[in-house]
Amino acid sequence: MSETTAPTSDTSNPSQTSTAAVITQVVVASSSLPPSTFTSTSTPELAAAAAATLQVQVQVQEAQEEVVYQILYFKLHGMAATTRVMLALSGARWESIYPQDWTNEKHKTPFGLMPILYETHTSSGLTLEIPESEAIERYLARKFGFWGKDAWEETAIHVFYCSSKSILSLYVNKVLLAFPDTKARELAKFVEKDVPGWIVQHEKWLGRSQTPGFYVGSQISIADIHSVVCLDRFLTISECKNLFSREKTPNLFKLKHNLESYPRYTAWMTSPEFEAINISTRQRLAVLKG
Ligand SMILES: N[C@@H](CCC(=O)N[C@@H](CS)C(=O)NCC(=O)O)C(=O)O
Repeated sequence: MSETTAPTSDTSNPSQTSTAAVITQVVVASSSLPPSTFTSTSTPELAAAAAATLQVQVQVQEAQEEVVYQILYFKLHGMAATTRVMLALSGARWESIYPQDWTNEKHKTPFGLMPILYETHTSSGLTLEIPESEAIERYLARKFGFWGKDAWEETAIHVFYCSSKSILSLYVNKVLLAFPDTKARELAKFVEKDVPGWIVQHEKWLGRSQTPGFYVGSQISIADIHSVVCLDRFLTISECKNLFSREKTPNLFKLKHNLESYPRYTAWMTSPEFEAINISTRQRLAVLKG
């Protein structure tokens, strides 16, 4: 599949499309997006779609059907960074796809926003269409085993995942998107108060972990992945850089190095595509920083 090809839908089988709120039939071919049914169906239809989705998943597991993932987002790390890492780590077949004409494609998507995950089951041709970054991340975390093995693990993972989500959205909403006259003040508060608060709590928890380099147990979780995405982002902010080092934040660095010991992760982080996304992210951030 081409890196830049957006999925399109083939609705020629009405028996499948009628129950599909988040399921559409997809043939990856041209530049248009699948029709969005996510927000335009009734509750019973959504329930039927959810049931159908579940059935598809069971069948997939039983039949080892091949599944292909596509993540639609701008050529930026932003809200797709964690999903891309999860896909890379999973070993699943996946690709990043980018809008080709967003102004015209926007209204065809569920909420008019990206990221959107498309999960295509190649033998049936069914595709799940999932909007909202957190819904996508949680779905993949469950699917790929990044979500803990019991209620307690799940909760601990969720706590630190949410905490890292909060600090990152604080940076985007309060600092990056601040009006020019308040930007410096918001940045100072972020660097002097918010990030140190995040560091203290995460260092403390990670320092007590029985298996260094993991938030919970000895398996990678969505908390590990998202916190490393945060850390990497903070390391690119010149005012934040000095808050982090092997000496000052040993446990966060252990977390990062642990993730880097996974070949699939390293392969993604050193891939030409990751570098291309890096370059356009840097350009975009330079504009936003003003
Ligand atoms: N709550 C949504 C927010 C998504 C969002 O704001 N996406 C932005 C990019 S970061 C977008 O699609 N902007 C394009 C537009 O508004 O047309 C999520 O978490 O997925």
